[in-house]
Amino acid sequence: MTDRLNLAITCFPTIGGSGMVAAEIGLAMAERGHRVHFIARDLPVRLQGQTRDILFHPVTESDYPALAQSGTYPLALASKMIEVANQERLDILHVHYAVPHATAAWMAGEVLGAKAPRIVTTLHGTDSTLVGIDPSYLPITRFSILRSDAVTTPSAFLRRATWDGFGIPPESCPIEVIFNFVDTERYAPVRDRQCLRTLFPDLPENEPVLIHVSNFRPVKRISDVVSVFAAVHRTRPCRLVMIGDGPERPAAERRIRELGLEARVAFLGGQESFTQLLAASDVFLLPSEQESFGLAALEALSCGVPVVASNAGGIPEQVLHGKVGYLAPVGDVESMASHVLTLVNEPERWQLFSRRARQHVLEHFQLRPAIERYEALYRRLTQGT
Ligand code: GMT
Repeated sequence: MTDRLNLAITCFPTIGGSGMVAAEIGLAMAERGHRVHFIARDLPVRLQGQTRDILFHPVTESDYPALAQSGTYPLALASKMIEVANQERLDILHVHYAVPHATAAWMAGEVLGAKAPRIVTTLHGTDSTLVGIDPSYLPITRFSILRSDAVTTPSAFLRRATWDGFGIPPESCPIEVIFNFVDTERYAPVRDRQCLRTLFPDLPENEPVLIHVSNFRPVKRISDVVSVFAAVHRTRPCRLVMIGDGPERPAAERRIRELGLEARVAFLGGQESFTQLLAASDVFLLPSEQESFGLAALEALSCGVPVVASNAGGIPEQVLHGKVGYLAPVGDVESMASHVLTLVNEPERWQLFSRRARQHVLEHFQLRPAIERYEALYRRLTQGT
């Protein structure tokens, strides 16, 4: 195949939106016949068992004592990028999350000179809105974004936040918005409440189940998830499924115990696959402080599960208020609870929102068109047009 691209992807391998998006892009590009490499600390979770199609190059660091705590990972990553680019004649190096990946890519490009691949940086959120604009990292992150051959964001919100946060004039750094996407076959509206009974054996037929999936970081406002659930439960008994792990989990578990609701809440920790539980739930909660996109909400919509969320960041670009879910200002847990009650108390409205949610995802957030956008971008860069 003459137009086969030689593509390397760098991302964080942990469970989380940016790593998932990177892994899905890699898998889809390999399926389209491109040669795909991952350069990362570990194989991303989503790629485990898929290494037939993907070449994995682990980044290894020296254990020399003087280097401990000095943060040499970006150097080891850049060195691995140089090694892979030299051996493989890479066309494209696509890095996900700017800090420190875009900087490592820029360093590698400087060393490789004329042999350097084109660098694509996809910003995912906190790399632009929190970490990247922290004065400790701002100048080098800004510089690395500007030195990328192309920059993409998963929402128009994040594009604007990047230009504003880094003080970058839009004309000096065009940013292409390529919405995040979802595999609509994997995330399908197959409602089997039986799987919820493995968590709640006494679950009555009509008792609503709320669900939240995240990394339980402060930005997700986990205490608001608990408050919304508790407020709904006061009016209409319900259950809550909490998927994921992170620093806010212990406090949430403590509060649930204080409320005496532990039999009604299942904390499942990090799960590789939870589509069945998601599709069987009634409302997805995402009350985040900040969210460049909110991939977990998109997965819920794809399963036909209406979303009640904050109106932060890029969430309104996918969760259409009053159509596929409801939005409220950050921290307004009373409004969020009342929106949940509207959905669970009016089955016809729930059905309508559920159908529209699935349709909305099929029309705007499918994997294939997004992959075609990335592929077209790679081609433009390699053909220099
Ligand atoms: O906050 C997370 O959920 C993790 C984080 C990441 O870097 O993986 O997610 C960011 O990227 C996702 C994929 O593009 C987005 O869906 C999330 O909205 C974004 N998180 C934030 O902006 C806080």
